[in-house]
Amino acid sequence: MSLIQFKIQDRIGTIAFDDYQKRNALSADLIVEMIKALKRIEAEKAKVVILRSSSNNPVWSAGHDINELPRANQDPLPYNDPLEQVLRAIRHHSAPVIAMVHGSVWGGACDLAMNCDMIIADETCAFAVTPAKLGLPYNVSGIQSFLKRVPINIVREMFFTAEPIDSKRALNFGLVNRLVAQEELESTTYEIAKTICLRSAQSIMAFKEQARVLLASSALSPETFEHIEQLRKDVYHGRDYNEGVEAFLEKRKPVFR
Ligand code: LCV
Repeated sequence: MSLIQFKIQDRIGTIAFDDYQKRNALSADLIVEMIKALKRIEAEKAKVVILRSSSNNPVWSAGHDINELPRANQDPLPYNDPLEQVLRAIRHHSAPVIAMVHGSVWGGACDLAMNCDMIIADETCAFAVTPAKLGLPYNVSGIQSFLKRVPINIVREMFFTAEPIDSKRALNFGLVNRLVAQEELESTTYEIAKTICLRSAQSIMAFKEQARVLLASSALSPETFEHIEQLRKDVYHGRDYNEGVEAFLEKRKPVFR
């Protein structure tokens, strides 16, 4: 059974999460299907991609599939983690990718939506960054993408509280490009996509890649990188991470000492 719906129409590719039973959790299987769909869209030279949930469910995506997180003493978000692979696939996709968001967005799904080129959302959207709920150390490139996307005081609030940020606040500090009524979400998103389809794909492709390279360039010395990487290792070798994942799987609140 497919975990996503996928179509290409009028040069617009649409990928829709369709695993509501697990609240569209970003499992390795769902991500494999997403990456295959992105490759098909690239091959068929669609000019825009829209990433959405298949229907008006209250959850856009519940984030990384917690059942698939490695247990204690292992890096929970390594470079080759499926979620990191699809984030790179979106950043490197030649055409613009628009996240069309109805419902709540959790953890790694926030990273996914924010790695899209823009977010068009309705008033039901909410964004919750959850590593502190799981005792999990976020990865360096993920932190960098949050810092580039949202004011530092908001990033701290999101990481420290792990509470959802509602639609109005998400618009206020620019996390979403447009905030529209639920009944206008699809039409507004496809209108923007159609406008992009009228423009020069070559010019757009070049801009997207230039912006990606400029955003990714950072003057971190190897020693600085090793320092912040050690901070992560200390956490995923620590007690909280194991407790956070166990608590979720046992459907109880975590107790962090
Ligand atoms: C696996 C799930 C999930 C799920 N994985 O429905 O950013 S980081 O670093 O934290 C990163 C590691 C990350 O992204 O971690 C995941 C962060 N995600 C969350 O913390 C959200 C966890 N989910 C929830 O809080 C609730 O499920 C929401 C609020 C999304 C929806 O609540 P609702 O009451 O509608 P249930 O909780 O009953 O979930 C329905 C089924 O989906 C599974 C969940 O275990 C349940 O499965 P069963 O029916 O087998 O019990 N599920 C939900 N989220 N991230 N599985």
